[in-house]
This record gives sequence, C-alpha cells and structure tokens, in this order.
Amino acid sequence: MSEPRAFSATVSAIVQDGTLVVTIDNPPVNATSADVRSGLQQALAHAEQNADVTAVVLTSAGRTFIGGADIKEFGKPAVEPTLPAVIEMIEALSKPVVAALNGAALGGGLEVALACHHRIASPTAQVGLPEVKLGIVPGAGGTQRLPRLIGIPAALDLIASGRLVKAGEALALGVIDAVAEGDLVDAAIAAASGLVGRPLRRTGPLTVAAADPAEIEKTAAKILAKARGQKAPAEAVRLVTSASRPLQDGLADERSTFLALRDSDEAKALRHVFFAEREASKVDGLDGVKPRPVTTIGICGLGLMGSGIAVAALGAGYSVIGLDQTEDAADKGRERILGLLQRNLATGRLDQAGFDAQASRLSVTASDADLEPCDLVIEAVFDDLAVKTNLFRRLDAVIRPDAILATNTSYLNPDEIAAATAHPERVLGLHFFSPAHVMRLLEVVRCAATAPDVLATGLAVAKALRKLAVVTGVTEGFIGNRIFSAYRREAEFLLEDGALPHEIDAALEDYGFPMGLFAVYDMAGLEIAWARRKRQAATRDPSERYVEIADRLCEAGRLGQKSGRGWYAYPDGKRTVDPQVTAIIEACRAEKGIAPRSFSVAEIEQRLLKAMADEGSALLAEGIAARPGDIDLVMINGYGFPAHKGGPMFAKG
Ligand code: 3H9
Repeated sequence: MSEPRAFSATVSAIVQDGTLVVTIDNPPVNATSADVRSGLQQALAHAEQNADVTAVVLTSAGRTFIGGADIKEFGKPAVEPTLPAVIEMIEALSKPVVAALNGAALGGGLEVALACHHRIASPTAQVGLPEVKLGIVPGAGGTQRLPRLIGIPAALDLIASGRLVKAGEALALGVIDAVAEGDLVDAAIAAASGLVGRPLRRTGPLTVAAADPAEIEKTAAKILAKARGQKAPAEAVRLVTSASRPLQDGLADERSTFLALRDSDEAKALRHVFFAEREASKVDGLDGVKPRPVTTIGICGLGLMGSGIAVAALGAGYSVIGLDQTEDAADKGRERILGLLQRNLATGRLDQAGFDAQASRLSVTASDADLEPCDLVIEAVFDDLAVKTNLFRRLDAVIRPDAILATNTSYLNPDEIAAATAHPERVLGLHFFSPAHVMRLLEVVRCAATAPDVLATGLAVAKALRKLAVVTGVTEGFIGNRIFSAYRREAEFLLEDGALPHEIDAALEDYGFPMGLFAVYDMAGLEIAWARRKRQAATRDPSERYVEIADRLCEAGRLGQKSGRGWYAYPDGKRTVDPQVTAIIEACRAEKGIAPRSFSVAEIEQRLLKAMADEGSALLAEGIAARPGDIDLVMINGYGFPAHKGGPMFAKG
C-alpha cells in the first residue's frame, strides 16, 4: 500500500494492488463542494495518466458517501470544475472506476456513483435523488442515467418522490451492482481488479429499456396530482420520460432546468425549510447538557392520542406502560394500540418479527403504582386542568425522583400543571399532533421551571421517535395553535367582510394548502371549538371584534361533516356550497351593518398570511419562539402550510 497522497484538502488517495483508492473527507456529509470537485478532477487525471494505476475506487470517510451537492454553495458564483464535468470524466475514464458506497449516496452523490462503472454498497448504505424536496431536479445526470440503469417507471418513482432506498432494494432495482459482505473497500478493490482489461459498462451509452406507455402515464399522473402546483416534480417527470433521446440532449436540458429551478422562489423556500429543520435542534442553554436515559415510557390515557403516542414509542424501541382509569379502559387501549400495529403489519411497514417485538414491549394497567419503572411519563388525558393536576400529583407519589413528567396539553398552562407537583423542574410539555404516530411535528414546551437536562431529554426522545421537535415557551396554544387562532380569526373577519367559505378555501388551496380551512373544520367537527367559545364567553373583552357566524351554524345543528352539514352541505358525502350557510353569513353581516365587498384570491391570501406572520412576530417578541424558522416549521408540519412557500415568516419576506 502506498503513502496517502492529497489531491486537495478534502480528497486523498492511496494505491493498493494497483488500484487508486480515492477517499473524500469533507464533513459533515461529504458534499461535493468546490474543493471536493477539484480534488476528484486531479485524482482522476492522475489515474488516467499514471501507468501504475490500473483502476480506481471512489469512497468516503465517515457515515455518508456523498450527501449531494453543497447546498450552501447554491446562489453563490459558480466555481470550476462543475459536478457534471467531474462526472463526465469519471464515466469516460479508460480504467475501471468502482463506487464503494460506505453510506448514503444522495443527489449529486448518487449521480457520481451512477457514472462509475460498477457500484458496490455497504449493507447500511442508502441511495436516493431527493432533489425535488429542495424544489430542484437532479442537475448532474441523474434524470438521464438512472432511467438507463433501472428503466423509466422505477426512475420516475425514485426521482419524483425523492425517497431514499436501502441497499437491498437498490440492488433489486439495479441501482447498485452488489452489497459488500465483508470489508467494503476490499470488496471494491477486488471488483475493480476484476474489471481491468474488460469492456466497461458505462451508464451513459446504455439504451433506455422500453416501458409500457400506459404505466408511465399512470405513474406521471399520480406524481403531478400530488405536486400541488410545485414546479420541480413536473420537470422531473418531463426529463425522465424523455430520457430515451440522445444522452447529450437530455443532459443539456436537465442542466438548464436544474439551474433555472435552483434560483426559483420555490427552491429558496425549500432550502430555508431544510436549514430551519437543522437549526431547530440547536436550543439555547443546552450546550453540553446530557439527556437522562429513557428506556421505559408511561402513557396515561389510552384514547386516540395516547394510543398514537404509544405506537410511536414502541416503534422507536421503547418499552411502554399504558395507564387508563379502569381495567376495561386499559384493555380497550391495548386493543387500540395493537390495532394500529396490525395496520402497520398489513401495509408492510412492520414485519411479523417487528410486530411481535413491539407487542411484547407493551403492557397496560389501571394502577398508578405500575408506572414505577418509567423514566418518562406522558399524559394524554382529557384537556382539563383539574384532571391533569390531579393525575400529576398522583404520579409524583409513584414514579422515581429522577423520572420525567410530560403533559400533552394543547391549550392549558403547563406551568400551572407543573406547580401542582412536588418537582416542577422535572415537568415539560410534549405537544403531539394527531394522529401522533403519523404526524411529524412535536412541540416541546419549556416550562418556567423545566430543568435543562429534562428539556434535553424531551428533545432526545423526540429525535428517537423520529419527530421534528420545535421548542416553544408557554403561551396559550403554544406556537402552532396561537398562530392558528389568529389565522382562523382573520378568516372569520373575511367572512363577515364579504368572502364566502368556499372562496376562502379555494384561495388557500390555490396557495398550496392541501385543504381549505372551512373544509378542515367540517372534517374535524365544530363542537369542541364551540364548547370552548361558550366557556370563554363570560371573560371575552366586549370591545374585541367577535364573529358569531360559527356559533349560529352550531346552534342550527351544523356540527360538521359527521352531522351531514357544517360550513358546507354533504349530499351523498360530497362537499357542496350550501345556500343556507350563505344566508346565515348574510344575516350576521346585516345585523352588524356590514356592507359586504368582494375579495380577490390574492387579497384573501395576503390577509391570512399577514395575520399568521404578525402573530409569529409577536411570538418572537415575547420570546416564545426562538427563531422565525421554528414558526415556519410548526405551520408547515402541523397545519398544512405549503413547504414550497417556506412558512408564513419566510413568505412575508
Ligand atoms: C444536489 O445534489 C444537486 C445535484 O443533483 C446537482 C448538482 C449540480 N449541502 O441532516 P443532518 C449539513 S442537491 C450542505 O443534521 P444527518 C446540514 O445543514 C442536494 N450542507 O445530518 C447540517 O449542518 P449543521 C441533494 C449539508 O446525519 C449537517 O450537514 N441532497 C448538506 O441527520 C448535518 O446534517 C440532499 O438533499 C448538503 N447537501 O443526515 C441531501 N446536507 O451541522 C440533504 C447536509 O451546520 N441531506 N448538510 O446544521 C440530508 O438528507 C442529510 O443531511 C443526510 C445526513 C442524510 C445526508
């Protein structure tokens, strides 16, 4: 083995048995930054010119092969060589180049691998072209080379969804050629040596396999229906479905499409979301704070929310002890949880062994004392202060002094719940969104007395549950529901001022929400919010503008889709504009002497966006939210705000 030789600050190589083993070391994710591209270019030139080198293996240091192009370079002046130029050099090299995928090969990382003459991966590696999630398309040959390797339908699926594929599936699809049994680099060197002197299988010149046009059309239609106005998926479909044209034409089209999309508002918004997600885990005051160990989680209240939390916790490998008021309720909770696991089994998300393992880690009880082994107890009982404080006092008596108590309250003040316990420093809020095993967002509530290691534990558990945790201070409704209230209030002002529910909903859908606000109300049911408004009526400031339309609907028995009518009518289950609702709205306007006016789609969007952003600014000023990006993440992941608009704080500019 030769001495290591540096081709740039991030690319070095050794020669082993005539093979130049090139290693990229560009933490954190070995992105193809300018220095990596230049190092690769030098290494490839060296391999081509040096007779002692018979083959090349390309691999990386750390857990990632290549995480993609360096997103932080986007928007900055271009630096030569470009990634496509390096990739062209790889494919054209006269000596075999083998990619040894030591970890994730994503975006530009997979494009590098696709140009190699053979791909071998460690069993834990993953591959994917996730560019559409950043509002762009692959820009270094992915849309042209992947279909040449695996056919148009499979390439369409991977590129338009951006999903990551594990080594086993990648092998089955033909994205990679082998999974290494033992040492990856040794296996790659052996593969490279075996290719010396033989015709090389270059991906670019391969012919795209013929595919059933009907199948392609069906897959493409599905992708476009899901895209909700985003440009990148449609462009990805266009590029992949036309991959049978000459390679150079396809590559040129791909490159110009990539460059145009990279500079689009959509891509800027999605990059903001990407970095906001990474920022969100950086929390003030937690540097060097170690989370407490958690292996067993108690869950109090095994209704819909508690069961969802239990499924998330079991899936993350925790043992779960569920508590409910009676043996019967506890057994029903167990059935509900097992039912959700069964569903995962049926859909293939869980295999039988996984199901058995998760089920064996679940126990239920009606006795507080059984929660004694828990490291963390999460309550998901009825959202009532007396019920929750009473429960926490009881738990204080049975759990260990170092165990943590979390409340899942949506609207109550967790400081008041904490104050009722003997150790408020071990209390925090974990506000899950329903269904808790599906929704990615978790608001982690830092209460006045929460100890730093308790907060750190909440964040560590959230990460293990694969949730996106956003830390919030204490305020009514935390970040999400407080902004949602402001948005809802503004929507009701719009109703009173002249817009109709279906017009507001259409504007929201046009903006990119999956569903309009009033349609969502109808789906969720109107009675819980009605009950809350009735409770608040006595303390409401009479000088504040209050819109009575929703109360009138409820009084008329219009409680939402379940009751057959709400903001809309549902003849045969189909959502329809109802003249009776229009009449109620008109009557309310007339009572207040409001002369209705019409609103354009843009006006509706602007007013609602401003209401959200203004409330977000207030949350920042009050120190409830740490960063505008945190607010954006909450609204995108909990309330349907379109990610490609970046969230209300980003969108307001
Ligand atoms: C592309 O490739 C375009 C090409 O088709 C065409 C080119 C011509 N660049 O996520 P983590 C940072 S587009 C720069 O917490 P993990 C990240 O900000 C790209 N920085 O780690 C964070 O920084 P900090 C297509 C990046 O282990 C740190 O790395 N590729 C990039 O949980 C750790 O990140 C993708 O879309 C990047 N590409 O997950 C993949 N990626 O520490 C995007 C990450 O300062 N990346 N950083 O906060 C990922 O999905 C995950 O980061 C990965 C690691 C799975 C790789």
